[in-house]
Amino acid sequence: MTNLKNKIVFITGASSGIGLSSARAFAKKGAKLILAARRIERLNTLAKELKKNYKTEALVVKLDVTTKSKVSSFINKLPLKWKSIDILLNNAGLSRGLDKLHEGSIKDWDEMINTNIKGLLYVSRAVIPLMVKRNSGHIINIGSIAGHEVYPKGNVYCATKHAVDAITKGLRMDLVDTNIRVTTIDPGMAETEFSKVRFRGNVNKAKAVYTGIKPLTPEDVADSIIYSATRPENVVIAEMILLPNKQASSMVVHRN
Ligand code: NDP
Ligand code: 8X3
Repeated sequence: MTNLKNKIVFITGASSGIGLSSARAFAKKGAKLILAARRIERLNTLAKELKKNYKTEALVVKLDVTTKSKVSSFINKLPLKWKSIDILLNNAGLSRGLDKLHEGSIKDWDEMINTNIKGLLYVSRAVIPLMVKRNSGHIINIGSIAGHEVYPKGNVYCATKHAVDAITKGLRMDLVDTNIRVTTIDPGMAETEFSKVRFRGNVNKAKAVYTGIKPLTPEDVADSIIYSATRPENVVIAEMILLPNKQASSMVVHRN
């Protein structure tokens, strides 16, 4: 088993949902954390909580993954003790809107593409060379069931998650001659702030997504992330699709 004690874990989008729950789960295992997101106050509160509960050492950074120059300069300027990142959790992501393609907002498309694809690429491009130099590391991308199937009005969001799937597979090939592991965790419905963000704060619309079904919790997803990170070094969990019971696919959901 891979022991996570004192491993350095860099989590993007640690201020909410899956990223936040993963931070707690890694902290519980004794890891040191680099916590990144735009909402720095939330990260500061989380770092305090983790220090109190688990004596976690955490480095908090206000980082928008879509700002290429900030991403690379943050990684380049990391103090030596934080530079040997063992695990990169590429989690920051969002959906905006649920519209027919010909009626969709180009601004929404740009935001999803810039965050879910380009942001993940910028972070990966900055961090992975450090892992290659040490011939050690693990990249865990958060994809989605939407990276395997497309649903009506999900057009561009689904395209971004299909891109994450392709990037993950390509990366695994490119790193095949190293000890670095590459994983994608692909959840179905998980109740986080995801739908609130998609519907721009419309709480009723967001709640309706999870009506009559017990969705995954962010802790359920974090549990799978920890599972993949703790396998023995010779084992790669390449991809894991995680669904709540009563969800069979993006479109087939049995609601009470
Ligand atoms: P949340 O909205 O709860 O969390 C999203 C996180 O991403 C926040 O911490 C947010 O931080 C961060 N984020 C968004 N944009 C940026 C940015 N430009 N720069 C840095 N951080 C950013 O949703 P989830 O936890 O559900 O989402 C996490 C990942 O899981 C996403 O990639 C999503 O696509 C994926 N996913 C979610 C599913 C679900 O049903 N919830 C299912 C499948 C996949 P801040 O706003 O502070 O910057
Ligand atoms: C997020 C979940 O249902 O939009 O990836 O595919 S869903």
